[in-house]
Amino acid sequence: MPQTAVRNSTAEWRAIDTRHHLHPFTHYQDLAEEGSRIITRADGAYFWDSEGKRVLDGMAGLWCVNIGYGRKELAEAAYRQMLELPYYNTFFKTATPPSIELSEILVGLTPEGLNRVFYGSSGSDANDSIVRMVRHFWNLQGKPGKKTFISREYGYHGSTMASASLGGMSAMHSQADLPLPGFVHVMPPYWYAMGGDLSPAEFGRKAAEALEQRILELGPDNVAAFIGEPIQGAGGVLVPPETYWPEVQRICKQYDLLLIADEVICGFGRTGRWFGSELFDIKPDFMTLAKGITSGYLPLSAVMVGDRVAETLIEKGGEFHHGYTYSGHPVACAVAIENIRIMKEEGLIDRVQTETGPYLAQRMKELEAHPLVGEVRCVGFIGAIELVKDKAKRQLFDPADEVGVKCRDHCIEQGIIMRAVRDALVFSPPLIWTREHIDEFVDGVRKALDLTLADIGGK
Ligand code: PXG
Repeated sequence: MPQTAVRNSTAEWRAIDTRHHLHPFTHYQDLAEEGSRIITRADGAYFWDSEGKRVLDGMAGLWCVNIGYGRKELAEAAYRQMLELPYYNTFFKTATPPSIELSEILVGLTPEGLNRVFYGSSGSDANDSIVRMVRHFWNLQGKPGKKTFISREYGYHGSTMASASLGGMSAMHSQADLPLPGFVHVMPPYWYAMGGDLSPAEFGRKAAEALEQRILELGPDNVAAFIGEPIQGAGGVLVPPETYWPEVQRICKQYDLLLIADEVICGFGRTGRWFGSELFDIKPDFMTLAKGITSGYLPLSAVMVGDRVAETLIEKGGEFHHGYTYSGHPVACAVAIENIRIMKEEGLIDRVQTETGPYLAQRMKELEAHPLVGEVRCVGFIGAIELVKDKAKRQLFDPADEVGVKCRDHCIEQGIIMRAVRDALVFSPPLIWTREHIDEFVDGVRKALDLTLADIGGK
């Protein structure tokens, strides 16, 4: 009998979990006091916890279950591949059919000029791989001084030492003495909180100028690359003004920085396009892919490598001394191939772009009339509700009041889930949501907002 079959009480699971399991991004004392929510199954747009509560998943797991839960085709693809060839590596001049076929598919889907793929198992290891490749590239170019990476505050690029250094999360930095040398950060294009009296367009240019200033301070000969998410996800769904990315691209070109688009959240339909880079017309030298590549059914990441870098590594690099046991894992690649086939066949991304995305935006924007809501940002199936103290002045709450967390907890009571990032409630639903799911979600959010307002003494 499988071990879990005898452990069927929530209380027992919680006790064991607290005793033996260190969770990621979790306050351990709070968890010990409150116990974890144990998720036992999921289907379509919903998951269920161990007490039978059904929740509409407004986060697609953790920004990843793009085609929804319970897709038998993905289970069958994994099953077939496990029987045929469960594992073989891609080191030492070997390959497997799924890793080869997925590479061709990814090259076909991503913007022109990205013709090679390097595989990993997470967004974090993919970004580490990019750091390795960029350093190798500039050494091979005879410009070993070009080593510094520039990224943004509130950027999230992963949890390993290098990817957390790329990220701009100060809480992560302070615990691990990060960033490592050679990683610096500039302001994000977060108009709502930082734009002051500037229009979004003016502020977009100002945020891009911050990059240019930093390059000039460091000296262009010392700067290797700029990395950014097309839309910053974990930082609070920061949608850049239209003026931002064109300016960033001009600057990267002018000072010869490699441009890395971290598409871990934005990729695979999240924005109503295959990639966020399409939406903003970004032409990167690298793309980081993970999460939606398998709809989260198995761990897989991919670095798309542009021709300039790939050709240098191939022609001049000799052996590339870098890789993971699970690079190009055949089962994960087979699941990714099936996941992409389903997205194409069901027209999910077009539907988000033309129908369900605009409907989600329209319904969520209605919430801007609520006294707590300063702004609703929504692009395709990614968005945020910015809770504010004073709408007219765009004044945020004191973080100590934890208004976002209160609202998030009320959402869960209402049977819907969102994440609180500071006082922005972020959402990123599975791309399969229908108008009915959207209506159910908006009703739940509205009730949660009313309850939050009552908590803080509003009407
Ligand atoms: N880049 C981006 C843009 C991400 O959002 C990573 C890299 C790292 O991927 P892995 O697979 O190593 O986790 C991410 C991950 C949150 C949250 O709370 C977001 C992520 C991960 C965990 C939590 O919003 N994004």
